[in-house]
Amino acid sequence: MRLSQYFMPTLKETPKEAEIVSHRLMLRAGMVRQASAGIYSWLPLGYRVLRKIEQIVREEQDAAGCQELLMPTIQSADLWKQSGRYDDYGKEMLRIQDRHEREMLYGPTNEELITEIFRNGAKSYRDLPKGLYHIQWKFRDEVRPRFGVMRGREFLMKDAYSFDLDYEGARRAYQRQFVAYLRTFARLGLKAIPMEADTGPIGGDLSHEFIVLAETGESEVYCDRDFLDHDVLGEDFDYKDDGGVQKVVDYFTNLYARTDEKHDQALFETAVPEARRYVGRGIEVGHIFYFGTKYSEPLGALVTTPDDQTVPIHMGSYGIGVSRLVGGIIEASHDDNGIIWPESVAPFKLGLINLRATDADCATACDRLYGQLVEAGIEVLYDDRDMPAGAKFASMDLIGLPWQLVVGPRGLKNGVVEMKRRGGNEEREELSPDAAVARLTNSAA
Ligand code: 5CA
Repeated sequence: MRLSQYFMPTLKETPKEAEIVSHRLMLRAGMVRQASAGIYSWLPLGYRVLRKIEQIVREEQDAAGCQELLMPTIQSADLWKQSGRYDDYGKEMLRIQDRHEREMLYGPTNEELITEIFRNGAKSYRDLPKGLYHIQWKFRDEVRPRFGVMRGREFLMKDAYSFDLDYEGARRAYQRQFVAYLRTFARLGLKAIPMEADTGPIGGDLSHEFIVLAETGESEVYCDRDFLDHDVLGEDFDYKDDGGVQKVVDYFTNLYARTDEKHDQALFETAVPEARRYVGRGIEVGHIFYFGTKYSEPLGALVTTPDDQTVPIHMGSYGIGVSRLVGGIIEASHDDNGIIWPESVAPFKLGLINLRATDADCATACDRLYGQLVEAGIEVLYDDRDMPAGAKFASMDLIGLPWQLVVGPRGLKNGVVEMKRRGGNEEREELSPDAAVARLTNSAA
């Protein structure tokens, strides 16, 4: 993509309304614009990142055996009345009336609707187990939307739902999601720590929040530093291997990790040696939950068992804040000059900077490099604008692409261009244009 043709309205000034660094950088880099309180438009650069995150989430859900579908954003109030949540949700729910004065709502989550869909399609234990998910916009009329996409009113969520015959099956589904979450967040370049969360009236130990450590996070966290050193992507992983899944879950659930809601200082001090105690703040990027028959009973989602009994389905739900993650990744990865994208979610892999757009030799060399790299399947943002070098460097650092390739008249005379790894030592290394192409096409995408 040529920057001269790209819609990327960057800002020099820091917008006053933005309280935290990710919000400031997303506005400055031209990734999002606020449409109204807590509701954002995703501009081309931001939307590329959102889609990449979505794709990684999708791949790991598919690998864990879930199937993708798509439910609507607007739902009828009827099912919510049956589950009893229509009144419970209060003002957070956006209620809408259609032209026939029927009560509708903009979905804050989808337990009711998925339960209805499933009850109409599954009648017997042979139809189980199943896992279904979608990636869809939600609306919650938060009292205090803030921090940009981190606490929005409209936000993109991946929500998955599992359907099993009994508790034992549901526990295995829960554990597969637990591992899928660890792997998803690791692939996004994040260290997300599973923390015990409240299970509400159902009890048990099957509820975890996944929290990324960041000083601007809304949750207070207490955990064992061992979490920070563990690599979950190290080994080849097979979701069908129940024993392997259990091993990963056991490792993580045996270490202390709790938010202030469940924190027990005495236990923390006994369980974790002082040197390994971490106390800080974090951002909740995911939440998984087993809720048994809470929705299948009132909504009548029943199946027959092998011995011909009729029983309600055991369910769990599993949420990831996809749009929140864009902000979360920036909170975890930036410096004074701007964003530093992990390669897996970067909007482009490389920024190609022509230092002198009016110089014919520079333009020829850049056009050639651009052609070669695009041909090799690399996503390149090519700054071909006629602008001062300083401004080009600043905007490239601000938008945080993993690699920069700088082409100027002086270097070209010596047959070299300069390459920089954003987030590395920030030094520019000289090499021939061909060597640069070879380096970029060999390095992992
Ligand atoms: N029904 C369950 C799981 S499917 C559920 O809704 N869980 S949740 O309320 O915890 O939301 C799931 C994830 O969505 C959260 O972990 C968080 O990352 C994200 N999220 C929740 N509220 C917001 C919000 N206002 N803005 C951005 N992301 C949000």
